[in-house]
Amino acid sequence: APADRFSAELSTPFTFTLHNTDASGARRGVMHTPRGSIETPAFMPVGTQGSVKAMTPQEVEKLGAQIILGNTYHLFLRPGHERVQQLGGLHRFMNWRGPILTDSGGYQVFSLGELNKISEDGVTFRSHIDGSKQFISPEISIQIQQALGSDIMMQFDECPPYPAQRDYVANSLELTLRWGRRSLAAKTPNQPGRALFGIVQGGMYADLREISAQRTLEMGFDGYALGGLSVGEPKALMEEVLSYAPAFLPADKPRYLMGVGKPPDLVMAVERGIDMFDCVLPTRNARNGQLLTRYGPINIKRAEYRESLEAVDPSCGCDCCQNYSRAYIHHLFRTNEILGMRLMTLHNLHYYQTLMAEMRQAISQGDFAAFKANFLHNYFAVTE
Ligand code: PRF
Ligand code: ZN
Repeated sequence: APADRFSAELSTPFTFTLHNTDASGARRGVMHTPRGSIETPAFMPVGTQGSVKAMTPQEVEKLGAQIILGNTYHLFLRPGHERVQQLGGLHRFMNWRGPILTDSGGYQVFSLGELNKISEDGVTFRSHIDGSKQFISPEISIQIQQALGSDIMMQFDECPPYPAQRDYVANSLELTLRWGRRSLAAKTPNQPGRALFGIVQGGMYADLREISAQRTLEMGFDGYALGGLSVGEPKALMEEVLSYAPAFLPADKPRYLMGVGKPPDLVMAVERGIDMFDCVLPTRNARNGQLLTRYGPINIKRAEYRESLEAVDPSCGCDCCQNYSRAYIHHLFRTNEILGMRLMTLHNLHYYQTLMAEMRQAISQGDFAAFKANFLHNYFAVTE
């Protein structure tokens, strides 16, 4: 049995059970980890630096999140994975008892680090914090993720920019395949409770996506992610990739669309057979005053909300909407009060978790198409 409430019984295997697939293609299932189960489709709030910004883990849990995301890149640089490990692991450090998925660091190096050099061995970069020279390889990434105590680790990969030449993307996906093999080899054996997911790259090229998927599958990961999307490409292009890429993945393993996205993107991707998402949008946009509602996003800083006694979203059951007016949230935003950030984050995460729960219910009932039509009708009724 686990030694305390923060340790995990890693000999109990990670599993995924598919419950049903709706006629539309949307899937409902459940992942089992030693730290708890995750109903899918799932949205993972982003806790980059060991905190879901402005929320306590207890608040995140109460919102219905069953898993959160942590970042190798950030925690490696500060406070350092060895210190986190010495302090009992990331779960204990941040007081989150549920599963944690950690991203491998490659993507963050490309998006945040300066002057990075990609070689066969790994990535050299300068820390965005103090400019110091750093290096992460597939082996180091897995070592960091294990030291943090990750429940679902991601392979080290290269995410090509958009746009990128076909040649570049083809070579890049080969590198990602070799890094995938090295990531698998670096994982401590006999810990089936700790999952390791492969990442399919291939940019916007259908044949490259298929090659990347086939060869990633051959390696036998616990789940598969689609990387390299939502990197600045037109919306129609991501939709195009999602019209064929999920079909390259096995039905009996979870499928994770990395770094996506806006509410309509989630609904579209769930219909395409995606099971997992993460995105900074609900938390980051909350802090900029963008609040999601059934009728589309609103920006609370606008003067029209100065005297509104209505809730942010009158149909929302969150603690913000149940207790405070748009006028008050507008005021907190304008005066830069910390409480405003907290209430806005709470509302947006509640919105995302409710959306996922509604989608899971629609899939179980076999009427996802009707749910989607209704969702889109409302969401695009009012936009900014
Ligand atoms: N790779 C990794 N993490 C990611 C991505 C990726 O391609 C993306 C792409 N949107 C987000 N996060 N490792
Ligand atoms: Zn609300």
